[in-house]
Amino acid sequence: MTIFAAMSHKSGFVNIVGKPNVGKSTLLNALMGQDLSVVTPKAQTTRHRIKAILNEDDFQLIFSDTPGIMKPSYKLHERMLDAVQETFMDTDLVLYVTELGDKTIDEDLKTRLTVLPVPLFVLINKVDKGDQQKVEDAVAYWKDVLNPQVILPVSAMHNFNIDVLLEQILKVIPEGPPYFEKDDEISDRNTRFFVAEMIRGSILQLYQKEIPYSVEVVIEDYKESEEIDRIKATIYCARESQKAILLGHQGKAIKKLGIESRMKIEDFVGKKIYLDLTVKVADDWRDNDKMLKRFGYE
Ligand SMILES: Nc1nc2c(ncn2[C@@H]2O[C@H](COP(=O)(O)OP(=O)(O)OP(=O)(O)O)[C@@H](O)[C@H]2O)c(=O)[nH]1
Ligand SMILES: [Mg+2]
Repeated sequence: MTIFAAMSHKSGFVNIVGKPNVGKSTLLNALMGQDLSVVTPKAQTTRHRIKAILNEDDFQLIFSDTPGIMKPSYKLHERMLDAVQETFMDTDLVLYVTELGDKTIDEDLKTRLTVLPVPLFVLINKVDKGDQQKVEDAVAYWKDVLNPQVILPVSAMHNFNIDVLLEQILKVIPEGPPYFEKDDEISDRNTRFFVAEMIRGSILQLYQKEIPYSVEVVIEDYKESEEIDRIKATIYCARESQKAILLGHQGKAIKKLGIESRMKIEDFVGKKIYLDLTVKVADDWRDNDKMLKRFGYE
């Protein structure tokens, strides 16, 4: 007779928070081993909470990437911050991401992080940019300020200490059955969302100044077929002058954007796509409740 020992299984929610541009989305992608969340050198890249599920035989971790915490100047920012607030509550662990050299935290956030009912890890990201002394200073600072359960220097970009982080995470995650079927989708977001994000990510890369912060991408239509997917997308901007910049002289800029976006999307869906981009003006949409709702900021 064979006796099967029940294999222990852990599952839980891990929420990633921090200021803009510290590398939260890069960290999510490193933990997942694939690019799900848009990463760019510009602050305020992430606008929605994105969940990603990492499955192994003996664990299931549900990570949330969130928008960076900042002072809101538009209603858009308020909605983005609402998405962050949630992540302090329904979770088993909070990862507070900072970057090497950043030694500031506002009192509000500090209080929030010190009274968490769940464990807190502080991750000092981008350690590839500094030396040992700087890392030691940062560790001492965060120990003093937040006294978290774990402080770990990492480099999300270079996959440094990501394996150690995973080990530490599993130490505090409770035992329990998986929350989601293991062969289901690995994210709560659908293909349309990722396609819109890839177009927005390309806009962030190709345009400068206020353009990246003034646009929203809506997928109007997505027709799948075996050989080719046909996608109709609208880029909304906040002013007429921005539309002209988005289109560029003789439509050159939008053409480049189309090519750039199409390559990313084809890579993601694994087949050819036809992409139809239109630019529209939605006057000051960032302060318009109705538009924000339409764009998915609840
Ligand atoms: N040198 C270095 N750069 C990094 C590292 N991790 C992220 N970056 C860079 O930092 C920039 C911001 O990264 P993101 O992952 O978009 O940062 P984020 O915190 O998600 O930013 P928001 O979504 O705007 O809040 C990008 O240019 C990344 O390539 C790292 O470990 N080392
Ligand atoms: Mg991000």
